Amino acid sequence: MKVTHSLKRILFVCAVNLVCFSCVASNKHDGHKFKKEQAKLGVDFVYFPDMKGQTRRVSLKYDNHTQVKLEEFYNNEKLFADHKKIGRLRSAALKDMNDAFNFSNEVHFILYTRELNDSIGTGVNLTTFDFKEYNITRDTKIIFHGYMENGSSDFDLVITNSYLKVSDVNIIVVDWSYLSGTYLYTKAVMSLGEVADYCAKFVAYLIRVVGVKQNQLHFIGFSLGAHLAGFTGKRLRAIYSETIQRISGLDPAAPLFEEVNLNQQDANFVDIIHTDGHILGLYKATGHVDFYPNGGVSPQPDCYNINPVEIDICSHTNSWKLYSETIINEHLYTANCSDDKQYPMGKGTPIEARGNCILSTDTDQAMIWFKNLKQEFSLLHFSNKLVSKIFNFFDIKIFNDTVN
Ligand SMILES: *[C@@H]1O[C@H](CO)[C@@H](O)[C@H](O)[C@H]1NC(C)=O
Ligand SMILES: *[C@@H]1O[C@H](CO)[C@@H](O)[C@H](O)[C@H]1NC(C)=O
Ligand SMILES: *[C@@H]1O[C@H](CO)[C@@H](O)[C@H](O)[C@H]1NC(C)=O
Ligand SMILES: *[C@@H]1O[C@H](CO)[C@@H](O)[C@H](O)[C@H]1NC(C)=O
Ligand SMILES: *[C@@H]1O[C@H](CO)[C@@H](O)[C@H](O)[C@H]1NC(C)=O
Ligand SMILES: *[C@@H]1O[C@H](CO)[C@@H](O)[C@H](O)[C@H]1NC(C)=O
Ligand SMILES: *[C@@H]1O[C@H](CO)[C@@H](O)[C@H](O)[C@H]1NC(C)=O
Ligand SMILES: CC(=O)N[C@H]1CO[C@H](CO)[C@@H](O)[C@@H]1O
Repeated sequence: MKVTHSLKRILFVCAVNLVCFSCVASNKHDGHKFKKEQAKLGVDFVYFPDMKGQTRRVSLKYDNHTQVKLEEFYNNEKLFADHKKIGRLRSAALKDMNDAFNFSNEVHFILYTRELNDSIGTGVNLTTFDFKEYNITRDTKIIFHGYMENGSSDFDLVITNSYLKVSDVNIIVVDWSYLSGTYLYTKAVMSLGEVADYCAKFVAYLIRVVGVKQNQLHFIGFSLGAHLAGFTGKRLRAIYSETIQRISGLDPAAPLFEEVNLNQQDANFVDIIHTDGHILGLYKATGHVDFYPNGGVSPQPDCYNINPVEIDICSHTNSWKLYSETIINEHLYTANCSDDKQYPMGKGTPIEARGNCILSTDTDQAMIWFKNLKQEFSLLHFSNKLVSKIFNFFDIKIFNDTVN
């Protein structure tokens, strides 16, 4: 550890760029182009934390079979986006609403309310068709976790607890960990269509049988969960002709989602917060309003003095941390938007907000310095050998994604 502070910084930057390149390559989901880019850059993985807080090397490689499945998935999602085309699917899906709960054991819906939290301490498992604790006069927030997470992940707990602290709402946590917990990222992506089918059916049941109003429904999704919320919204419109009020996307995942993603078609109002743009999160604006705290890219404040793998994970999760702060204090972060107006970011964003918005959550000059430095290095390529050296230097343990 004789390396000077500034050299350490430069090493950070190298590694950040490598992770970045892997994602640039993966943005092109179009199979051949993707593979060519990949071969050129020699990178085919990104880093993600798993449920135990360990860093996993996650492959973005796929074989021909997976490619066919991915194409199917994309085409299917595009079809749902064009809801005029799917009359056939609609009548089949509507045939039996009572079948809504005959799910496989792969997706679960857990209800939290103030009373349940006070008295029982855990939520009610709606998978067992028990709605007696569900109060339809209250608004309902449906929470979609991301890749390698589950219904008890920090994201779910913090968002749930923050809401129950300040509002009398129903919180439904969607637990799809059985499918999101695979070490194969492409497999988790491919399962999204099926999970969205379940979720759409469940929400349609809430609306049509339980009596929840569309304008009481708000989805909040993080990373892959943001797209899952979007795909659920697409199906609700296409199959059930129901448009929910709002979807808040918290740093929607980037790899494989450049073209098919959470977007304006999925709800009456879609607000998105970008915090790790170009890397783990999408940078491009796809909502009615898109917020870019601190430029929307890594490193977010408090995320730059850590190891190069965690830097992006930290920036990515910053999206829901900022959002949860605004649940408690709606006007904490005011953003300047492209229509020359200012809007609060997060819970308090008004549904008429439009455009792209920037704001700062930290004025630390070090961050500006670091960003400039990062730009200087952004054109360089780095070998895997150098990366393993960097990882060794920081003593980062990487777990291969071969476990499944
Ligand atoms: C995969 O597809 C490529 C071209 O599309 C073909 O050349 C190759 O033989 C295929 N590989 C397998 C294992 O089927
Ligand atoms: C639920 O699904 C199982 C297996 O797919 C099927 O056998 C059963 O008939 C279904 N139950 C109802 C009530 O539709
Ligand atoms: C919810 O209920 C289903 C079906 O009974 C069960 O398989 C699942 O483990 C339950 N989930 C939780 C989080 O309790
Ligand atoms: C349902 O929620 C409303 C609004 O919070 C409350 O006034 C009412 O008492 C609740 N009903 C029941 C049965 O708990
Ligand atoms: C869910 O994730 C948390 C950590 O985020 C972990 O402690 C817990 O064991 C996981 N639960 C299951 C059922 O895997
Ligand atoms: C937002 O606009 C105000 C007033 O025009 C300005 O003082 C502030 O610096 C701007 N903030 C950002 C992050 O651009
Ligand atoms: C991970 O896989 C690579 C290449 O397959 C191998 O060289 C490396 O030793 C593996 N690392 C661990 C921690 O298993
Ligand atoms: C989801 C959940 O159980 N939330 C909270 C319920 O309330 C207690 C405090 O009263 C919290 O500690 C739990 O996390």
